Amino acid sequence: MRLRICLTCVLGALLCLPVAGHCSLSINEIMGDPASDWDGDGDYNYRDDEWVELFNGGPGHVNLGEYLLGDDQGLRTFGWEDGEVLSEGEALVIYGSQSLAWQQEHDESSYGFGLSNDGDCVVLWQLAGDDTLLVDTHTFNTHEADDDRSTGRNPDGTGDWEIFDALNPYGGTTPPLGNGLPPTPGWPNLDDPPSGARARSWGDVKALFR
Ligand SMILES: [Ca+2]
Ligand SMILES: [Ca+2]
Ligand SMILES: [Ca+2]
Repeated sequence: MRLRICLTCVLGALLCLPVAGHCSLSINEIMGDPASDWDGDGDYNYRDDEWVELFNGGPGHVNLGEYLLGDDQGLRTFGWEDGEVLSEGEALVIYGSQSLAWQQEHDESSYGFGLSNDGDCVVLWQLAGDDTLLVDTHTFNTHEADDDRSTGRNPDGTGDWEIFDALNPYGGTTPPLGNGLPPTPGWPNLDDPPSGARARSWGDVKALFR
């Protein structure tokens, strides 16, 4: 797939500048340095257990087929088929293993998300005809990407970034600071998922369309 990308958007992504929200879909939480089996496949893997979460702040559902995840180096990390939707108020997690499978299926460079533990950038694009518009981007620092810490928005979708560090408390003074809350892949960041509940994954969304 060949994309025509607007210059302003490219510059924004290269600089990882914050983007004014014109869209209800946003990057909501990132796990750059997993130390656990987050994707639930039974094995820990530094690449496959990374994850990126999106949140739909509404109003209405979002057609995920119009969107593409990537980084500031031009790597495409995940996309959806047209008509696959995320409902208002819901969060969706994509694991590194899913990113890798998507890249292999679409003949992309196969690194998964490839999130550096020294800090990195995640970019969300919207496909608009032959153009690709920058929707949201977030750069995290090395102290946000330490074992099983996620960095995420508070409140969901629009808030400032904080470290969800219940599993690995951050005691430093470099912002963003920790909030003592646990990472919540596939759940709104301030929700308290019911005991035994499983994160809403891309597989769950696809199952709605089978
Ligand atoms: Ca990493
Ligand atoms: Ca795993
Ligand atoms: Ca979350």
